Amino acid sequence: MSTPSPAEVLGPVVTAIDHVGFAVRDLDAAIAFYGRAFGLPLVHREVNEEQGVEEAMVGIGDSCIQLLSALRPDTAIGKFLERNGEGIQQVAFRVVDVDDASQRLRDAGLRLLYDAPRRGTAGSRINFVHPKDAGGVLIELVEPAAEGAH
Ligand code: MC0
Repeated sequence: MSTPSPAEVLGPVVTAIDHVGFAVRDLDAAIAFYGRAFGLPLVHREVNEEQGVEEAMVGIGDSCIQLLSALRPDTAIGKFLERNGEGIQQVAFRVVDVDDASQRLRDAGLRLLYDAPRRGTAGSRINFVHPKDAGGVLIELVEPAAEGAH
C-alpha cells in the first residue's frame, strides 16, 4: 500500500490557519506590545488550567495571534520558555471535525499527542501532532466551538 498524499489524508478537512501561538513571559506586556506596535486588538483572554496557560488572542485580519504564558514552570509553555526563550511555539490548523482529522493523521502514521480531543480556547476541541512528525513544528488541530456554545 502506498503512503497517502497530504491531500488524501486531510483534503478539505483543514479550512484555515486558526492562530499562531507565541510563548511569552509577561502576558500583559505582550498584549500591550502587539496593540501598540501593530494595532492588534485583544479579542479574548482566559486561563486554561489543563494546558497550564493563561492566554490572550489578539486579532489580525481573519486570524489571531495567541499569546501564551505559563501558569507554572512544569508546563508545555514553561518548558518551551526555559529551553528556547520567547518565540513561536505552535501553528494551529482549523479543522471541521477534530476526531476525524486526528484519526486520518494517525492512520497516516503521525503521532497525535492525545487519544481524545481536549478543551481549547473558548470551548474549542483540540489535539496536537507531535513536532517530530511534522517537520519540527508543533501543529495544533482546532475545531471551534459551535456558534453561541461558549
Ligand atoms: C518541544 N519540541 C518542540 C516543541 N516543544 N519542537 C517544536 N515546537 C515545540 N513547541 C521538541 C524539543 O525541542 C525536543 O526536540 C522534542 O520536541 C521532544 O521534547 P520533549 O522534551 O520530549 O518534550 P516536551 O516535554 O518539551 O514536550 C513537547 C510537547 C509538549 C510538544 C509534547 O509541548 C506538549 O504536550 N504540547 C502540547 C500542549 C501545548 O503545547 N500546550 C500549550 C498551548 P529534541 O530535538 O531536543 O529532542 S495551549 C493551547 O494551545 C490551547 C489553549 C489552545 O490553543 O486552545
